[in-house]
Amino acid sequence: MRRAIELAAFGRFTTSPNPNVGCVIVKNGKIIGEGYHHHAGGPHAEVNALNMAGDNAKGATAYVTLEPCSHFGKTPPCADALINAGVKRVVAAMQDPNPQVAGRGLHKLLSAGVDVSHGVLMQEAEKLNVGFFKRMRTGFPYIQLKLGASLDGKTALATGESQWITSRASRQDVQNYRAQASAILTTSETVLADNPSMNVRWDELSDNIKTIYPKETLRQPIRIITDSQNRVTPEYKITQLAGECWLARTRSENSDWQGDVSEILLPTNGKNSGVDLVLLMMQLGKRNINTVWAECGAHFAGALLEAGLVDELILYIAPKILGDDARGLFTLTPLSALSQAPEFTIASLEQIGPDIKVCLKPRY
Ligand code: AOF
Ligand code: ZN
Repeated sequence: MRRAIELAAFGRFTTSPNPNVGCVIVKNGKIIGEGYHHHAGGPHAEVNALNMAGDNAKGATAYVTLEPCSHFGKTPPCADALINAGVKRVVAAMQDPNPQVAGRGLHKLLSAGVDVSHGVLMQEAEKLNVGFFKRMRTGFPYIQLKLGASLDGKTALATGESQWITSRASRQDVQNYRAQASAILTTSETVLADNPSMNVRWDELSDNIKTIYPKETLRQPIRIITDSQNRVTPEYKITQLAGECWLARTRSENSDWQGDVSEILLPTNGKNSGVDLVLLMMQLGKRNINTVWAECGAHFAGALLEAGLVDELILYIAPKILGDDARGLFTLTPLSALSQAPEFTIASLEQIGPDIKVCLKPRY
């Protein structure tokens, strides 16, 4: 199962909106087949492993990081493929929370006389697909908020200058995260201020990722911009680059877009006439977005946090001081007591080049 989990992770740049799944087939103590899911629409992990095992799969044990599917999606059911290959025993790390599967895959195997167990390395298997599982269980995507700041928690000078507070190494780390996200979320404020690309640049990924993620298979996460005032126009890079770009707006307006741009229409939030962020996230869930990687300024960061939408805060801290005039990380409704301060627990702490990276979980 450990090997199956290792294999599953090879798919993390390409499987969205599908989950990462790995499979190992064992007979007489030897691995006779291995596979993982590469991309949605392509064969599932079990099918790739069965193809490698061939006729030898008869009487073997299959270790899978997720319950084999039981439904006809873009591909036929893996449970049937395992049964037809004569696999004797199936060990799954966990059940598939997808309502189309949800136990039916294991039941199908059991009914066909296959010896079935599940719950092996379940916690590790959960970590493979935080976004997919959250979407399947709640309808909402998993939201990671990335911020970069100085030691004194400042993100830009009073003039707005912010390029570059954190180091090249941190920016490369950001590229690695972007590459794994279903979507990258930013605001018209950031687009108008910085004209950012918000895409994945293969050349800037870490070398160890490049070796497992060939340039030809590069997938661009969908770029999503909150744009309640229709301020984003075709002149901005983010609308021109390869890949889809979705504008979250409150009223439709056609423009002569060069790129693949479309609108998501939403009600306003009633607070500051921005788009309703909870409804936006529900819409993104419906559109099969598993994970959202948000990069934005203090207003939007504060709005996401106050709406309870941040699952994980990834903070890069550069060892420099910008002083009191500089801009802060979060704009919040003024606090009248320390007990109202949003709190976090530290999930991990790491040095990236000259910077510090802290991954935090909000304690809502
Ligand atoms: C598996 N093995 O490797 C994966 C599974 O549209 P399809 O046919 O690709 O089906 C997608 C669904 O199948 C997906 O939502 C998830 O529930 C399951 N993914 N299942 O047995 C795999 N990728
Ligand atoms: Zn399947």
